[in-house]
Amino acid sequence: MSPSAPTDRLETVSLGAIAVSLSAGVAGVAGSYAAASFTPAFIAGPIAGLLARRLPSVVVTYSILLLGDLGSQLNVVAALALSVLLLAAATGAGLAVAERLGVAGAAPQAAGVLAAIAAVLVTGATIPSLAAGVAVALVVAVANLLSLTDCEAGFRDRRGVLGGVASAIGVLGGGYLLGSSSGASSNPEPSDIDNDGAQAEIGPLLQEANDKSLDVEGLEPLVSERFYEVDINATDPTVSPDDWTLSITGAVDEEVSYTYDEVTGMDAENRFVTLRCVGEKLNGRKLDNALWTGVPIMDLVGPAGPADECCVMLHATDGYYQEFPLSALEDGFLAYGMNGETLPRGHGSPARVLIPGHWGEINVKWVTEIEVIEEEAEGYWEERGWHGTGPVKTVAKMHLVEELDGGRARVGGHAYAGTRGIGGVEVTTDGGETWTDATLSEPLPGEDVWRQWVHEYDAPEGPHDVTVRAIEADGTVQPSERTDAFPRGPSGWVTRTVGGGGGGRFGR
Ligand SMILES: Nc1nc2c(c(=O)[nH]1)N[C@H]1C(S)=C(S)[C@@H](COP(=O)(O)O)O[C@H]1N2
Ligand SMILES: [Mo]
Repeated sequence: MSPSAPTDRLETVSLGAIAVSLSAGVAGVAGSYAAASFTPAFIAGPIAGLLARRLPSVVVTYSILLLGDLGSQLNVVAALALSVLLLAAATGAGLAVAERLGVAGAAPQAAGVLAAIAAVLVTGATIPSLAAGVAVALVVAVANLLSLTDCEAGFRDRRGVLGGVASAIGVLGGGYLLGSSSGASSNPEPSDIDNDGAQAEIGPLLQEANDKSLDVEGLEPLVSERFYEVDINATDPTVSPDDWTLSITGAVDEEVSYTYDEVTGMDAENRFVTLRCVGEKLNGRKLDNALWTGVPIMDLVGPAGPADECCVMLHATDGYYQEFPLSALEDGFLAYGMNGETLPRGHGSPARVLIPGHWGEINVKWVTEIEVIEEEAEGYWEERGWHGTGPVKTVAKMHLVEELDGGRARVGGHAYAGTRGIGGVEVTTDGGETWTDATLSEPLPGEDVWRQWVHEYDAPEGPHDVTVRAIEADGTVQPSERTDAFPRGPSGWVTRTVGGGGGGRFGR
């Protein structure tokens, strides 16, 4: 029997064709990235989102709790692999179609078109999908050209396969460079905010935060240098202020909608507001503070005439939604500036909601709709078992642990109690027998702002535990009972081991 006469269907799918298809898949993903960078138009973006949303919520919860940020990285890796497989399958289908129709020379076009269609179906974005298709076609064309036998033989020829692999590596490198440089344009340089009155106050306020920050090396200042980010999607939405509107809908007298220029044209305020994520570790890093610029949310919601109902549901462009009491919205803020510049894309550009004293999750980013609803409903995270819409828990973090000269030691961190306010921070170095007041930073203006604390002491010989607890403004002592983040946020006192080169005891 001649080698080109297949005995069964399987034999027509050669290893060579698989290698060329996978190479084309890699190139297609790189092509998509070249045109889209890391945005939802990149083929792996929606696939990562789909994975995160379709996985059983226990898997998602355990990934958040046990893997933390590694979980989201694994999510991206899995999405990249699936994207390659999807485009490889499209390529394989293209090869098969061309062969079946007896036009082997048209395999690049067939594979390219099918890959582009697959990418459009996933992302809804044309240009990056075309780029994926072109990259796929290119790899198949190179493999075709270099094949001694024609591709009817399913790339049984090594030269063709190597050509396909090599061209895919080339496309991958080029696509990566293009995508990361064009990524800069989807992350526009922050600019001055568009409200002169508010802009004038920002400098002095940031200066005040700087002056009030304790002068201790290794302790983050009162305005965070790197504000944490938590997102349901791997890729942040890119929303142009020109295309953005905020609508007030549902149980209202009259639905109202605002453009970006209308919002920034209103009387603006600057507020220090601290955010904390319900899913963080007890001594984790998802607690940060910034100076935000925006308008009181009732200035926008009031004119719609909201009915006296229980709740609101907020909707955002990334498919996120969160429900909480209408009463909580009344103290809320719509921010379009952060630390004196326009809101960064990762923090919800062009505008996000800030609700004082509540867990981070209801501070909806990329918000587009505030819907007044008559009955309680579940938000994105509540549907996955979390209870994170209520008041934030009090915490004192201990991120600074340092042994000083002369047998002294220094510990420090930030304390936060939502709108209850921090009245003090106490430290024990003898297992709770005695508690000493830590030094606190002067309070910043605002009712939902953290404070820094630091404590220096004569360290006992060898490793010893240091525990810190926050005292709320009314004297209430932070509860010592330790709970996991799931489902209501972590609680308990942070303890770390100091001395003897020992590491931290509880979640750094
Ligand atoms: N649209 C949208 N808003 C969102 C989220 C999101 O994934 N999408 N994450 C929420 C969560 S869980 C937290 S803790 C805060 C974090 O805000 P940051 O990323 O600006 O720190 O945003 C909240 N708002
Ligand atoms: Mo969160």
